[in-house]
This record gives sequence, C-alpha cells and structure tokens, in this order.
Amino acid sequence: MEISKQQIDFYNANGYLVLKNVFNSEEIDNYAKKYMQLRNQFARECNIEIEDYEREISQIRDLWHYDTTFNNLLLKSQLPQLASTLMGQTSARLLHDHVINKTKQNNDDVPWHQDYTYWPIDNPNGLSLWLPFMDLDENAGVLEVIPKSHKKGEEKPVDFINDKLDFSNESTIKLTANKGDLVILHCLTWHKTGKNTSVDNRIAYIALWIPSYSKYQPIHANWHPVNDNVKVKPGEILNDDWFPVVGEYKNSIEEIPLKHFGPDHGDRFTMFNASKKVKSFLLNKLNLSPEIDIWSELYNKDKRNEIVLKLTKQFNFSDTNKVLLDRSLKDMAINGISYNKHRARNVYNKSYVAFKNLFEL
Ligand SMILES: O=C(O)CCC(=O)C(=O)O
Repeated sequence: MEISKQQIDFYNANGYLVLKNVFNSEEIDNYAKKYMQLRNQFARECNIEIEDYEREISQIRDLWHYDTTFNNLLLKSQLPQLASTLMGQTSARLLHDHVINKTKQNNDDVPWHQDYTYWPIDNPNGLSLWLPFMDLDENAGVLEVIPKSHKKGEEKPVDFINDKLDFSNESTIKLTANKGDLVILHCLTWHKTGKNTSVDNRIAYIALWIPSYSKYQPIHANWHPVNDNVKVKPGEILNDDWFPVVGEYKNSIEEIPLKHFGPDHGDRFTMFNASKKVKSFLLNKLNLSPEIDIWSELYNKDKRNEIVLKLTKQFNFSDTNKVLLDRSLKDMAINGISYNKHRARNVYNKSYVAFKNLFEL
C-alpha cells in the first residue's frame, strides 16, 4: 500500500496517523481466529482454565514467533514497508508484537504514557502499528492521543500504579477505528486507552518497529521482557533473530544519548517490581523456601485456601478482605504462571494494587 506525502506530513506533524481499510474483513477474521487459537494453546500449556485465562490475561506477545500467519503479517505484508517509510528509513526492525484484548467483563484504562520510555534501545524514532480486529467506537477502549506531543521529547517512564498524570488541560483526540484500519503511533506521542464498555472483546494487534540500526540499551528499560531474547551486548546494534529487519539495511553513525536510565522508584511498590515484591512478601510471611513455585501453589484452590486462612489470621482481616485477598492471589497466580511461561500478563495491575492496599505495602 502506498501512502501519500500528505499522510507522511500529517504523521510527522502530529505523531499519529489513521489509515482506513488496510486489511479486508476476511483477513482480519483470520487473524482473530489465529489469536484465539494461540490464546487457548497458551492457557493449555500453562494448565490454566481457559475462562480464567480469558478473564485475566489481557496481553499475549511474540505471536509471530508461534504462528506463521502472524509471521507472514509482520515480515511479508505491507506493514514493515509502511513502518520504514514513516520512520524515514529504507528498512525497519521489529522490536516485538503483542495483542491487547480489553474484554468487557474485565478491563480498565491503560494510563497516559510514551512508549519509547519503556524500550531498551537508544533510538526514539520508532513507532507502533495498532490494528483493531473489530469496529471500535469511542467507548470501546480506543487510543486517545495528544497531537504533536512527540515533538516535546521524552519524559521519564510512567508507573501506572503510582503516577497519576493529569492531561485535562491538553487537547486530546480519541482515534475511533474500524476493523481493518491501522493506527500508527510515534513512540514519543503521549497516549492512553480508556475503558471498554462497548464491545465484548476489544482486540488490537500491535507491532513495534524501530530504525534498523537502533542500539541495545537495557539500562533504559532493564525490566522489559524483550531483554530475555537479546544476545548482543549493551551498546551494540540489536542484530538478533528475535528482532528481524525488513527492507534494505542502511547503517547510521548517529549517537543518541539516553534521557533516563529506566524507572527510578527506589524501594517503592511499582508496576515494574510488583510481582517480585509480592513474591518476596509472601515467602517471608509464610516462611516458604525461595525455591517454591509460589504462583502454581496459589493457583491450586486448596493450597490457596490454606494460605488465605493463614494470612487472614495473621493480619486479622475482615471477611470482605479475606475475599479480596483470595481474588488477588488467584489473579496474581494466573499472571505469574502466564508470564513465566510465555511473558503473557494482565496490563491493568489490578490484582497487585488490591494486594498492595490490603497489606499497605
Ligand atoms: O491497546 C491498548 O489498550 C494499549 C496500547 C498502548 O498503549 C500501547 O501499545 O502502548
């Protein structure tokens, strides 16, 4: 698909672009079917009930690695060409892909943030391609952006648990989109997605592309799951199998200094360390060995019951808090198992926030 100079100029000026009808309905139905199959496969491989997995796991990643349909979509469709054209490059390197599904029964805001602040690379000129699998009105958890905000440069990474940023004075725009449309987002553009109250599943397939000569800088996001797949050293070009280049590779000698060295949270309970904090709290309070697979223990109803009873007694919880504790432990267990197995997870942090509040962490 060719894009016009006018569209490229709009993207450069505003930091986003919506392209209509990039894929037809049958193509998108096929992607949706493959996504569902993969989600079922992941649930089975984790020994998690599919109802639990569907309810709790809103993000699965690296679909292109597991499924040839997504592999072809990323490497053989018009997507990489679009990405390289909009980045002003002759090629594009994949950082990763993922799907976020905001199910109507269990979803929330993804708060205001800039994507690049979370990427372990040195180059702030990448972009996301956001492809919805259904028609989305403005109540369907669509992307909301601050036009031109990419021009203001990079801020520090937002911690969705503690940082509540107020953009009510900014002029924002909700990007409604239909099945087969493609939303393109510069990695410095401030954006959020709201709560989906409109469709049963708000499924979006998202592919992140970066300039091919981007260098690996784990210090910018040392918690990021893609770090697990990198074999090059910090400061080297991200030339690894998990980060393929599509198009004609051209080098650059540009040196781009980092604006920050990752989230700076000291010992606070944040979205970057929530799972580790909860795990060490539980091991400590329950006197358990660090070798134990705590999340599998907690997914088992009987074992979870025992733990809930122990903690309820220890902390003198009311019946209401006992129920909240059980729910939070179960949901964190689903997250923990899914993350360890496939780096899949829940993007809203609700179970960690409930746990943090119960124990005043
Ligand atoms: O799809 C969503 O709900 C969130 C997308 C987003 O914020 C992102 O990809 O950075």
